[in-house]
Amino acid sequence: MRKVQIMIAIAIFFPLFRLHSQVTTNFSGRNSFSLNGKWNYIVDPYETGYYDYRYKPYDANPDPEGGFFLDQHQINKSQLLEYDFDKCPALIVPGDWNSQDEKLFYYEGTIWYRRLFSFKKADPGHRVFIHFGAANYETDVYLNGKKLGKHIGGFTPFDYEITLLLKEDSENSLVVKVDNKRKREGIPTLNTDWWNYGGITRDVFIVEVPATFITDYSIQLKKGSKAEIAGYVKLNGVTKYQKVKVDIPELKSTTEVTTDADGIGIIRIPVKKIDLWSPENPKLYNVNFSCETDKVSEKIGFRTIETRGTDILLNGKPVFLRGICIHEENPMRGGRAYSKEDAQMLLNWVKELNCNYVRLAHYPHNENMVRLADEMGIMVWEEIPVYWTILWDNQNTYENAQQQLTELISRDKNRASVIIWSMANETPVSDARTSFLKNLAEHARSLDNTRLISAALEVHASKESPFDKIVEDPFAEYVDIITFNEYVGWYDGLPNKCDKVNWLINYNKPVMISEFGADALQGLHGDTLTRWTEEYQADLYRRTLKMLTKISQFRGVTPWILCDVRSPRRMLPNIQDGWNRKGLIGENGTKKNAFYVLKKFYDEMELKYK
Ligand code: GCB
Repeated sequence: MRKVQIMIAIAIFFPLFRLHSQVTTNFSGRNSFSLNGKWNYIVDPYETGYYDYRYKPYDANPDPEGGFFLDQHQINKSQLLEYDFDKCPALIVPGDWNSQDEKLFYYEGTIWYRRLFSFKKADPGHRVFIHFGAANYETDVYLNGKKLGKHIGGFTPFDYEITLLLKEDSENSLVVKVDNKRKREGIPTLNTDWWNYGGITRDVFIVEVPATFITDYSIQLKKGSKAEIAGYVKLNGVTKYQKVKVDIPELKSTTEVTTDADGIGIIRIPVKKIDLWSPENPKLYNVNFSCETDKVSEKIGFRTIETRGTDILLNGKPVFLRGICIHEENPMRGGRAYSKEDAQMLLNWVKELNCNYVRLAHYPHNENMVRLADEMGIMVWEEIPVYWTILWDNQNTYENAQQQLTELISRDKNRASVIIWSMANETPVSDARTSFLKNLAEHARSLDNTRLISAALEVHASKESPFDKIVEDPFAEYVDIITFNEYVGWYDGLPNKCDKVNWLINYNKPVMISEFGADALQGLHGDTLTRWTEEYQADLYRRTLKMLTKISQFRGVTPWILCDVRSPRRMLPNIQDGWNRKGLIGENGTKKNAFYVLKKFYDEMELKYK
């Protein structure tokens, strides 16, 4: 009984979020020393630099005697070496390796990167961290011959402290093993409809921070309130008890919180009048955190997002999500998008379509994308690569998915643009899968209760009538918005089938369509019944949008997809040639007819929801 009372007390008094600090909040907003640029590399398909001839990892030994991570700069001249980073070619970081060297286009395996650098701290008492925006998929990091750690997952950031290993009086050797082999037990698994770009695909930099620094903070409007900003701040270092000032000059608000034995302080800021963030008014406030030992600032927007019955409410007002799906790819380069310019190009097209929303498919995109979405006023759906046929029964697989979700939420929890966390895409219904997804949803809510949860579900046809489409999934119970992918008129009949379909959706929740579409080769023309033509695709868009508008709870849509995207599953000669052609924009950047059909629909929807 007493135990129950204590648990109730914890539930009432402990705020509705949990702390997580694997990723340091806003490292990208601090002064940093970039390690972007040329890194020498060695292609190592047999992982000779990692395993000895008995297939034992060298780095299992605290004082390893081999392996590529011990680069020649650390080794005695008389030692036998069968590699030489200095004489190797270089890859540009950030960037995938596939699009940088023709020989690496289809490569899936290990590549060793090496970067030499010198770094002197501004203050001898400071600590130093190295930050990776992302590397796909498994990454082992070594500094001056010592292992910093291993990170799994291709799309989320990770940091290592290097204070003790850093040499300030000589060159440092940073060696990174990146392995993008697909794995049955991985997240994602073996089978995807996108290119498995390998390498250090995002920025790498060094950050110097005080001995005790502000490692994490969350600051958003409290769920369901426009009158209180709530969150926490967390310190890392020995001086755990401090007063942290949270200052929002434009709101004339200064609040002081006291941190506890764990370095955590709870933030509660009453607000009288606040300019809420929205696509029409993407207002961001300067928020400054400072304590005796550290200070950090960031631009943050405040808005509410919730559902009421079948409506989605942004700042309390019903909204229709005029969206589009995006892969993290620059179609013109045919490689991973990694720069601010890439993000700007993609989101400019999104604005041209008159969207107020994007689905960042099928994995966490670069931080540039969400920061720019904050500034440009574009709402965002973010997702983790729990895609198709994951090993639902494998505990390590679950933990990997949960870790990727934690790292994503940790990175983007202060972005007003992000309104939805998605758990999965098109996963086949089974008890094991539903319990996997339910655990992920609970985990997401425990980290962040201010955003909506969803997943791209599947539909099926009724046995009695092929025109009756049913959305029924046990996971629907755990989501805030019912979202599904449908391909009536492409994988399922011809476009005129859209005219006859009835949607049977028995949930009192908002409904969004996370994908529909048809392939068209940009510049290929014909009649509306000729597959792969722009006319077929445009006709399918017209009919689909008309069909969806008949669903009474229809509150948003993200057609598949903004740009043609590389896929190893799409090899039809002269049409696909390694590209999924469902883009509204071709690989040369030219818009297809369907782009304008969607834009017209969004112009009309915008007026309707004014
Ligand atoms: C889907 C998948 C997406 C594919 C798309 C297609 O349902 O979610 O990743 O690329 O269909 O083009 O078939």
